[in-house]
Parts: sequence; structure tokens; C-alpha cells
Amino acid sequence: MLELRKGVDILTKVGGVQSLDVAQAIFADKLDAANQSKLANIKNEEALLTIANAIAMCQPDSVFINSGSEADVQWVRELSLARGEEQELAMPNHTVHFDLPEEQARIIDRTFYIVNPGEDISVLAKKCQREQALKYIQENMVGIMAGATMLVGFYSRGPMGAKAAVPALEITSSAYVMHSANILYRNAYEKFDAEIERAGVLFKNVHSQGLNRPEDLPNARVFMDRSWLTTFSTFCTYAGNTLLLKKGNHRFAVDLATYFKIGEELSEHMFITGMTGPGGRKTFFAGAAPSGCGKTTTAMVGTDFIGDDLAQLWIDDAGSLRAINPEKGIFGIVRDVNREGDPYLMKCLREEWTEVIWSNVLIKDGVPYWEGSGEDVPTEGINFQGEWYLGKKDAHGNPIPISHPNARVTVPANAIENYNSDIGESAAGAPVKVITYSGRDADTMPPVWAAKNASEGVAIGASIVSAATATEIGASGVRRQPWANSPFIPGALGDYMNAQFKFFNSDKFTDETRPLLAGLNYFLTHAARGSEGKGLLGEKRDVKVWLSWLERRAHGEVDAIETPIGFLPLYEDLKALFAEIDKDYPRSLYDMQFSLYIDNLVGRIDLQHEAYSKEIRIPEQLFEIYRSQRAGLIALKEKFGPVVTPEQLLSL
Ligand code: SPV
Ligand code: MN
Repeated sequence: MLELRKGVDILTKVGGVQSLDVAQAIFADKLDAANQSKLANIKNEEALLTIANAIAMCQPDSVFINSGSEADVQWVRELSLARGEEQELAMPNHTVHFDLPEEQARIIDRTFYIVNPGEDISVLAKKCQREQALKYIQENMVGIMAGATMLVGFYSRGPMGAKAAVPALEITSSAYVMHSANILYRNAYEKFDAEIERAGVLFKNVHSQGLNRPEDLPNARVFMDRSWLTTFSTFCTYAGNTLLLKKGNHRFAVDLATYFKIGEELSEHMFITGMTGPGGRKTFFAGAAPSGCGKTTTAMVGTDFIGDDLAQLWIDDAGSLRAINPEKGIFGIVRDVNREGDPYLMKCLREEWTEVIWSNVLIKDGVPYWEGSGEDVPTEGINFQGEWYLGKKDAHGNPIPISHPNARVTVPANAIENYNSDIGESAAGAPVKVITYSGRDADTMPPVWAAKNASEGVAIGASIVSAATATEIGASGVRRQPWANSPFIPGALGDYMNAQFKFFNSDKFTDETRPLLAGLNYFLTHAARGSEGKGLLGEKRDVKVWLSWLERRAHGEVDAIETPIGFLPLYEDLKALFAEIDKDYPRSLYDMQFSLYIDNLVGRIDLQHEAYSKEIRIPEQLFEIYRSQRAGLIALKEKFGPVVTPEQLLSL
């Protein structure tokens, strides 16, 4: 299982600082008077020793303490420009950052959990023995900040005071990383000591890009020390590899939920958003999707946007499911963001409205351009591969797109016009009634379905599959993506699954408050349904209909068709919801989207059953659900053949 504070604490070992006296001497040596006086506000011993050890290890020329004041935040912005980590763009407060051409996404091949002898980790992750990680860090991080300024930031992952919020230190030599942290995380400098006390844990992150040279990239590493809640990141700049407050600390939060808060908290790769239903009521959703599968778009379809990437969930004393966003901004994929599908985000990107850090897009005359914007684009400029012109090919002879498929924009949440800051910033969190799970699935699951009970909902999460996207370097093919959280589940999937069953079946929920769990799939194709049409069966604006149907279902206002995989919507209900978005919804489309393709469904269940059979500690409940769904589907096939229409299902 997992034990905290076990084995050598690598940062302390390499830094060698054990006492506050030694720490103070280091601060006196490396910090000027102004920064010493800022640091004097922090008294927590673990925080101070972490900073001192990071200084002793990385040996920067100077240290900047980011108090979160407007002056400090501005200082970080200016440093990033002065050092060339970002460049100014034509629009005020917009800048662009480029990662090296070979580091445009998470470097999953160089990302490791640091483990103690005998500890098992997820079969989907890589591990590195503590001794080896220590050696690597000793050899590569000592003196890595020579000639540079170390930046130290104090953040909270979530609204301060919230049950599931955790304070975190970000220590980096990259001004771009700290600039991004200032947009994406709440500054907790003023209350840092109290927050560590309240939460009982502190996440610690140390990063340096070194000299940021392509030749160092093979030596890039992302290490997560599960036992000491410390991350180390070297020789890289992409925020998913360096700003480890995000996915590095998310992994620690998953561990805490899985091993220390079973049945009480979950830490998920989910958006959070509200939908306004009949009579103006607000219904909040939290939904999981793998990277690059429309999570940001879904979040912004709601009337009350809260977050697009991560959710910390817990059950409050009244039995209500609550969710906070550990972040306060988005680091969103910009490909295919356009006026029609993403009006709020487009306002941030194309109007003088907010601060934006663009990354890995095309720049021409100070204006960014990207794939799928629906705008006219120039035929030359500078992009993630350097000088670019229309028709330019990469080393393999493939045309280079104007922007990388994982090109991103970093934008504060409060600039998104439908952001609900009252709930988004509240320590009580958003009251969540619907949980969704989705992936990029061309041929099997319908656009929306609702689980029959909490355990079957857990099975939906366990069974996500998705085609690979551009967010991980080297990923390809259709893969299992349990809960869309698997890249961030450090321990055995069986342990994580056990925590899911316990949480959603918790007797703290009442019949009224237990959330509805559901599946979503936007990626069914015409081809998979034998239709002549091209591409996807749905479009971005349909998302609102699927969410609205779940909204009504969560309030018991729409009936549904019971099937072995869960409840499906009735045609009339969808038709009425489509009418609300001024769209006709032909019966033929409904039949294509909601008929059960039994062979595909059974194939999917068999795939999952087999894969999970090979893993340790998978709760038996999962296999029971698969067996019963499979038997139900086979019975339907015997009666109706391999494709079962909603009409046939209703005739039963
Ligand atoms: C994702 O890939 O899921 C992201 C971006 O949200 S990253 O920071 O790379 O994880
Ligand atoms: Mn993500």
C-alpha cells in the first residue's frame, strides 16, 4: 500500500539542511533584504526547510519570494519577458511561450513515481526505485540553477479553508512556470502556515529547466515522490511536465483519497460546471474525460463554469456531494476553439479583455493563430517548430500544422464570462448532482446514458476507452482510460476502484443527494452506424442537449428506457431539448445514436473484463456488473439480432 514519510527524503538528503538555523543562514546568504522580509512571514518548519534545501541543492544566484502582491506578480511577468521565456504579443497582456519542438506534451516515457522497495504501483505507470532517483537528482539537480534566480511561490490547491484544499509550494527557475502558476492557482502566502496546519499536508515541487537546450531533453525527468509528497522536474518547460502543482500534485491528491480518505474524498480528472434547468434551478455536474476529448468545451457549455480539468470531491455533513476546483484558471487546448463552439473563450483570446499566455501556436505580426479556429490564417510566421510557411514538412515528410495539436492557452477563470465566482471561490464547494464519464469512442457507446445505480456508475468510469490524443508524447491507438484519471493514479487500479465503490455507495448520501452517474460520448461516427454521412454523428452544440437530459433525469423529470447498460433517453424528450437549441432532431439520427450495437458492447465488456482480471485487488463487484450486463446484452441479441433499436427495447 502506501506509507507516508517512508525512506530517505531525497530533497533533505541532497540539500543537507536539517535545522532552521542552517536554513536561516542560507536565506541570509541568498536573499536580499526585501525577499528576506517577505520570507519572514512564513514560519512553518517544513516549508522553510524545503525552501532551504532547494536552495542548497540547486544553488541559484538569488532567490525571489513571490508574495502574490500585484508588484510581485508583475515582477514575475517582466522576468519571463526579459529572459525570453515569453514574448509580448500585439494584444495587451497577451504573451507567447514556446516549448522545445520535441517537448510539446507530457513526457510519459520520462515520468516516474519514486517508490520504496516492494511498493506496487499502477500497471499503467512507470516507477523508479528511491536509490536510483536519489542518484539521478544528485547528479543532475545539484547546481542546476547556477546563474539563475530561484522563484518561490505559495499556493493553495482550492479555495482556502475548503475541506479538500491542500497548500503547495512551487519552486522553479522558470519565470514562465511561475507566471502560469499565478494565473492557475490561488496565492496562499498570507495564510500559508495556517493552511498547512489545517490541511495537515504540504505538497512540494522543485523544477528547473537548466539551460533549456534540446540536447538535455533526453535527460528530462518528472519524478513524483509519493512518500514525501515532493516532485522533481528537470530539463523541460512544458507546463504539464514542470508546473507540478497541476498533475504532479493531483497524483498525490489521488493517493491521499485512495489510501487515507477512503469513502470520504475523491480526486478526479474532471471539469465542474452548472446547468440552469427549469425554473432557474442550478444543477452542478462534474465530469471526467481524457485529455483532448472536449472537457474544456463541455465545462463551458454550462451556465455556471467552475473548472475544466480537476475536481476534489467530498460528501458534506448534510450528505451533499461537494466539488472544488483546485485551480482558478484554465490551461486549455486551443485547437478547434472557435466562435461558434466556444464564445466565452474566444472573447478572452480575441478581445482586449484578460491576461493570456499562449503556447506553441503560430505567431504572425504579434497575432496568434491556431488550427481549427474558423478564421483566415497566414501562410507564414513563427510556430512551435520555428520559422513556418505553408507546405513546410517535418523530418518525416509530413506537413507541419500551424499550431501543435496540444498548443494551449492559459487564462484566468474569472475572465470566462460564465464563471460563477461565488461558488467557484467558496470553501463549501459546488453541490454536485451529476457525474459524467466520457472518452473518444467512435463505435460503441451512445451519446448519453445513465447508470442504474452507484456501482454501475463506478463501472462506467472504470470502462472508459479512448483514442490517443496529442497530450502525451508517443501515445497511439485506442486505449483503456479508467476514469480518464489513469495517467494520474499512482497506486494499483484495484485500490482506486475500491475507493470509488465506497465513496459513491457511502451511506452519508440520502436517496435525494446520491449523485446520478452517467456516460457521455461525443465521438460516434456515421461510418460506425452504416450511414453514408461523413465524420461525427453529432456536433459541439449537441453537448448542451445531453447535459440537459441528465439535468432533467437527476431531478426525476424524464422517463427512460431501461437497458442492460443503463437508462437511455426517450426520443420525445431529446427532440424537445433539441428544439430549445433551435435544432431539428430526426428520428433516424436518434436511432443511429441510441440503438445498441450488441457485438461492440459485448466486445468492450470482454476487453475490460480480461484486462481487469490481470490486475490485483479488483473488487469482485466490477466483474459481477460485467457478467450481468453481458448476459442481458446476449439475451437481447437472441431476441432481436445484433442491432437493437430503442423501439424494440421499449416493446419489452
Ligand atoms: C492534460 O493533459 O490532461 C492537461 C494538461 O490538462 S497537462 O498539464 O499536460 O496534464
Ligand atoms: Mn487534464
